[in-house]
Amino acid sequence: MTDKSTIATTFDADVIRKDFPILNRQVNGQPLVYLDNAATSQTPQQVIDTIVEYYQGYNANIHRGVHSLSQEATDAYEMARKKIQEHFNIAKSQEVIFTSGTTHGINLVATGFSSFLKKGDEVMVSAMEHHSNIVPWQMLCERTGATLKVIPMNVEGELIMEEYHNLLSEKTKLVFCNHVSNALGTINPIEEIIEAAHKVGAAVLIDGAQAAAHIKADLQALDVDFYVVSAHKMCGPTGVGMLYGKEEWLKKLPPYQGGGEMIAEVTFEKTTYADLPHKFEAGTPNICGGIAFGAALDYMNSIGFDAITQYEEELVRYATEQLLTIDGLKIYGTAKHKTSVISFNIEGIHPYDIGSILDKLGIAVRTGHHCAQPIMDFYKIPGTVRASFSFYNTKEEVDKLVEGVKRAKSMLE
Ligand code: 7TS
Repeated sequence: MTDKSTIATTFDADVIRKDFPILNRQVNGQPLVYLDNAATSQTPQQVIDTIVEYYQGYNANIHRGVHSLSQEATDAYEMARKKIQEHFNIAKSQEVIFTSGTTHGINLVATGFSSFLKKGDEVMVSAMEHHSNIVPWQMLCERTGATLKVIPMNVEGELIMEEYHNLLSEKTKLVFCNHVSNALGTINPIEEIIEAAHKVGAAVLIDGAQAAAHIKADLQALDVDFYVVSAHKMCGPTGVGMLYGKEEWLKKLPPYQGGGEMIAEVTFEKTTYADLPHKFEAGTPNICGGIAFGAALDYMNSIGFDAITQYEEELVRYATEQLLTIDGLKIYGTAKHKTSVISFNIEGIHPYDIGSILDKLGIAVRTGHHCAQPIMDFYKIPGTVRASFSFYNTKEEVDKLVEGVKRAKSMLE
């Protein structure tokens, strides 16, 4: 058990902020208030240093050269794989596949499942997915004739679990759901989703893109079949991510791309594939990105996920309370279990207009449908203003957001 009183006294966002050089910059003549962490998080100096050290010290291609630089790069890259394995409590390092990000991981699995599905099979998605966890499955259904079913949600932005249990049957082959919704912040009951799907023999892919920066998932305990994340949402660089797959599934799935590194032997008559994880890692990967992903995990773990969760919960509670003091402001996503996202609108004002005025004040938020159009359709709105928080944000920044929204409201009304 973590001693919460210790966290409260040792967690100091002002000290942590010093690790993030970008937080010192000004935008439109104002100090930057960065509240677009759900789109991408900022990068601490420790990760920037890792990237610079790689290009200055041992940039080389991996798994192929006998020379020292190549050995050093290979060791660092494989060490990063081990760090990812450890962080997510994954049983075997060959179950960790480096990808370019969440979207890549989902497409890899969706394409691979083409050979396993047929007409009459069903796959199931939740009503609150990012487009990257909808479109690849629709494409899979088009290829195979399988049917896409949707787990509905209620007005609070929670999945209706009773409906989920009713929809499940022996026809269900795959269920995919995000751990945390990027548009609403809802933390979904993935333990229950996984357990129930397994009872009917369906596999489960959990999109951890939004959860990974806030919740440390134990993938063995979850018993999930696939879990995908992007490093850039958890203090790492863009262009790299992880696909976790249970070994039995990864052995069954065909390779996603053909090329160098993923083969055992090639002749013009026949090619045999490399063992895991290389079977899914064709071509030169994002070597530096993978190593920096490992450094990002080291950085976040040095702060500690218990401390991060506790601090962010308090920040979101405070921001919710303060924003709701504004007349006509409505928050979308009021689930009992939610994390660092607040999506809102002000009656009669377009979210884009609020976002533009906030930008003039140096405050970065995202506006629009957040690549989750079905959620916007559900609420019958064109989009929302989304403030998304990280452990380096402060209550002073929340105050600036609230002041900014009030100012935008008075200008636009
Ligand atoms: N799944 C979820 C839940 C996401 O939030 C995102 C990105 C993705 C998948 C795709 O991740 P990528 O790294 O492959 O692009 N979400 C957002 C967002 O909310 N604003 O910008 C990107």
